Amino acid sequence: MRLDLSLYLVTDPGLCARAGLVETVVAAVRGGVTVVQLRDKHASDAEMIDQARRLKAALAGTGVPLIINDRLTVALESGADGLHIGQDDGDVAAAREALGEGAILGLSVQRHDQLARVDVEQLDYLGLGPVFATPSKHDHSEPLGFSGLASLVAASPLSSVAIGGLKAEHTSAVRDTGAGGLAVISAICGQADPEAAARRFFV
Ligand code: TZP
Ligand code: MG
Repeated sequence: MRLDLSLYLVTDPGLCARAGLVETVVAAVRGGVTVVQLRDKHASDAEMIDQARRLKAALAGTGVPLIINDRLTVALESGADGLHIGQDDGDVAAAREALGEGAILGLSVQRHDQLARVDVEQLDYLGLGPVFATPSKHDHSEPLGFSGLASLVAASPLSSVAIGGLKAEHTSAVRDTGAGGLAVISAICGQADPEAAARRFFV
């Protein structure tokens, strides 16, 4: 499966579940979302496995991969397509070993010194951000802005997706940095019509 990072939807249990998690994600995929990441910092593994299985079933036949944030056990037991981990979420090589070669494995990167430690053999893509400050992640690091993003993208040994406060109107500025796409929560999940909201990233 070639990984298309163009529009990467990260779910939020509050924002994305208002109209139903599965319904919201399916609508967003109709609007053009190319990757879905299930992210829930508070759900139990069992709850998240159940959500992931329902999402995976709903995404069948779309070609859109389902990636799990942080929880290796959930990724392994739910039949998801991959895992996304942060800098403090454990060992990349161990995650790759457990997931196997065919799974997608992504890593969040906030700074240049972290790029130097990126293992290109084990990882498929990088998440770079936050580009802007955002209420969707409470403990985020110093925002990069577009110039900081461009500098990270230029030094990145893997394809990347930008994240943090991004809206449809930022699409061309992000593309100009060389990033492979935009990752968003609130620009799609917080919207009354997630399908239309996703579509706005492609006009
Ligand atoms: N990682 C860095 S910023 C962020 C995550 C998960 C939240 C992005 O949410 P939004 O609503 O698109 O700013
Ligand atoms: Mg994490």
